[in-house]
Parts: sequence; C-alpha cells; structure tokens
Amino acid sequence: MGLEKKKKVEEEWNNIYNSKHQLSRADFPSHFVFGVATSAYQVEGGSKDGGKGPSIWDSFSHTQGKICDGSTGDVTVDQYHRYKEDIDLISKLGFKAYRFSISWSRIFPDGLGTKINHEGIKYYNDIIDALLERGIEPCITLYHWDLPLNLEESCGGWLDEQTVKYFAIYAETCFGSFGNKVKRWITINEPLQTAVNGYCTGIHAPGRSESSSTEPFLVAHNQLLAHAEAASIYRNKFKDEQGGEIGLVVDCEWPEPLSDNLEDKAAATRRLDFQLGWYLDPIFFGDYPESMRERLGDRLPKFSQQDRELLKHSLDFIGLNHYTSRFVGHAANSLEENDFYKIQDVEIIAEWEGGEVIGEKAASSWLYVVPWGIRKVLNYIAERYDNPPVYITENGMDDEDDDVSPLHEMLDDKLRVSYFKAYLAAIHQAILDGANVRGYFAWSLLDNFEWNLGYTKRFGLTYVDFKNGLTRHLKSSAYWFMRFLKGGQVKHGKED
Ligand code: PNW
Repeated sequence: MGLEKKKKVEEEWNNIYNSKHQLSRADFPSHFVFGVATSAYQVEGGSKDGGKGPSIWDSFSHTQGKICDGSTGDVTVDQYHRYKEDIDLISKLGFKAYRFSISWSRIFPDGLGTKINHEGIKYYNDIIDALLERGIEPCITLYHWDLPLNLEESCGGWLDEQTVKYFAIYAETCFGSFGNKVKRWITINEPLQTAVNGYCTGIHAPGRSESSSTEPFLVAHNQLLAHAEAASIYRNKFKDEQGGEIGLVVDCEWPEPLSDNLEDKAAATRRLDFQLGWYLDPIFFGDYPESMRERLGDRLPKFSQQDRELLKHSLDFIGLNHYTSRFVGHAANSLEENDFYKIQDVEIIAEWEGGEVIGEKAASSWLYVVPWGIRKVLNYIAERYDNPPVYITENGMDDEDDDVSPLHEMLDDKLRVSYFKAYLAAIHQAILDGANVRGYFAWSLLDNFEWNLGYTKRFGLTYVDFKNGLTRHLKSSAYWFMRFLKGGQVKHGKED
C-alpha cells in the first residue's frame, strides 16, 4: 500500500475509533428499526418435512464436491422445529424485527403455482404469530436463493422468463396469505450473487459457468423483471389495504479508488455500476448503466417500454447488504480470473505483498473489517438515487469454525463486537451526513449453513454447537447488542 493510501486508511479509521462520542441507541431515531437476519435454506432444515419440495440448493448441496465440508442444509440449525426457541432468543436480545426468508418450495413444492402446500402456509403463519406476540416485526424476503428444483429442471430457472410468471404467482400467494400481518416485504435477495455465483463462477446453485459471458446478464434481467412484477402486484392489489412496503435487496462492497488518478477513480465507479447500478439504475432511471451497455453490447438484454414502466420506481425502500470494502484500480488486462471482473477492467486489492491489509481479516477470504466503507456506500446511494429510504438488511462478519478451542473462547468474539460498534458508528455518521437510513439488520442471529462454505464459517451472534444437539450459546456480540438495544452506552473502541 502506498504511503498516501496508508495515511488515508488510518485517517478513516480514526474518524470512527477516536471519536469521543459514546454511541448509544439514542443516537438513532426512535423509529429506526434494529433487527437480526437469517435465510430459509441456511437455518430451517426440515428439508423434506411438512410437504416441502426440493430446491436447487437441496440438489446442489447433495452434489459431491460442491460444498467444501461435504455438508448440506438438510438439518442445519433446525429452525423448522425450533423456531419458538429462536424467536425467544431474538426477543431476549432486544431486537424489534426479524428478517427471514420463505422457502418457495414449501409454499409451491413444484414451483408451478398450481398446487399450494397448506402446511407451508401454516408454518410461516405460526412464525409470524410467534414474532408478533413478542412485539417483533416480521420482515420477509420472498427469494433468498432456494428456487424450486422443478423450475430449474423443467424451464431453466432464472434463465427463462416463465420463472418471472411463477415468481409473481408465488409472491401474490404470500401477500394474500401473510400480508395482513407483514408490513415489510423484500422480493429478492442479492440478485448479483445469484447472477455471478450461480452462472459465472458456478460456486452457488445451480452451479453453471459454461456460458458465463451471457447467462449472468440474462439471469439478472429476469430477476429484475420478477421483482418488478411482484412489486406491481403488491401495489395494485394489496398495499392500500395492508399498508406495507416493498423493496429489493442489493449487495455492494465499497470500491475505494486505488489512487487519485482519473483512471482508478473511473474503475471504482465502474465497479459500483457493476454491483449497484446493474439493479438500481433500471429501477431509478429506466436502463442499465452506460458503462455496462458500452462494455457488454448485445450481451446485455434490452428492456421493452412496458418493462421500463413496470420497473420504474418499483420499490419503497432499498435493502442494502454490506460487509466489506476493497481498493479498486484500473487494469486494462485485468488478472481477475472470471469474465465478470475481466470485462470491467478492474483490479481489486485488499492485501499487499508486504502483508498490509485494508482492514482486519474475518474468516471468509473476501471479508475485511472496513467500517468507513459503509458510510461511503450509504452516501453514494443517497447522492445517486436522490436519497431513497435504505434499510441495511445484512451486516456482519464470520469466524473460522474451530473444534480445538474451548467453547468459552469461541463465545468471546471480540473482533465481531468491534466490527458492530465501528460499523454502527459509521452508519450513525452517514445519518448525520443526511443519508436516509431507516433500519439495520445484523447478520446473523445464529451460526448457520454458509452456502458453498458449509459449516466452516460462523457468522452468528449466537454460537450453535453442531456436535451437541444444536444447542445455542450467546456470544459476547449478542450480549453487546443486548446492552446497546436496551439503551446502555457503549464505547466505539475496543471492548472495555
Ligand atoms: C450474503 N461478497 O451473501 C447472503 O445474503 C447471506 O446469505 C450470506 O450468508 C452472507 O452474505 C454472508 O456471506 C454475500 O462476496 C456473499 O461480497 C458474498 C458477498 C456478499 C454477500
């Protein structure tokens, strides 16, 4: 890292860590929502219970070599059977909202929208009722990556427009079945990760990489249309009566320009276009960002006039999943392995040869602790999209699974406590800057199935003992949130 960069990173950190201000719940507006998040395939288990049909993740995780520890989400933390215990936990921690997702194939086992599984409807109604009884607001994601397998096999899943139609039927069924009790809906979680990991690198279901120069863009397009269809159904048929709101969750790491050169700055902006603009520009401006259109040409599908109208302003809020930041520079012959980065002409750097890093490393290879990045993403969204309401729908970090250390050491997750303090301080600063941030959801309530990384990574505020009956144990970060949410003051710096 150059000297100048180093100074800058230190300065950014000092802004947060040396602030004399003692961050507390009272720094956030009283209507600001603090919640915690999970997703169905990562926590539910009960993969064949209650009439559920198989999803692409059931099939992918059972394919040899796809999950690094050979595990599956068949049982995971068994929230399907233990939801009451987990909801008690949320209540004990003091969170006022729970973001969870519905497993599409629990509602329509074959995805086709004709045979509804009433047991599935009852299961989610039971969860919603248990939350409301404890004063916790349910915030539902309709699609968090677990497409009904039959849709993949019979029509090609997100590659085919028919999936848009089936998603609309599924969404309408959910609004009709749960909407009198649910006021915050998210259509799709991180369409970017599905497009890139599912269809370019192939590390996520459905595991395709053969046509990585075209399929990711088609899949993104269809997910956008599915979002817009569902939002339009909600607004036309349910919103007036039910009074809720609907949004889309996008993910974005902050690309800090590697230098003040125009080329590096342009590369960082391109990287923003290829993460956020890809999904938000069609919704706010009616088309993909210019940098994408220029570089991709015919590989980028086109919107019809009708699509544009459907997409335009099709959200009440943006859900932002944000974990980390990296430096981004211009690289005409990008060494990045996959097509998706190559086409952007960027190099992405978080570690230098001398061993310097942009921030402390978490367990996942892509995750560094860089709290000042979230303030920049929030301000970027406010500026580019005219300050729309934003909920941070995921934020957190992981530890390596470790079966050697004693439990009490695993529970004392000091780095995660520092992470949450510093990121919340940076969010507070963004609010003072004027960003319209409405809520925050920590990822995740408990350790869970981390996709292709199986159970080797632990993102939870709660430790799950996978070897001893899936017992739950609160980590220091859970206690920290408990104190914070109950109004205690907590310092920004290292844990006292
Ligand atoms: C999110 N990245 O995915 C997902 O929504 C969660 O299901 C997941 O467990 C969580 O983050 C932690 O990984 C992401 O590489 C995966 O920038 C990777 C990235 C971002 C988000």
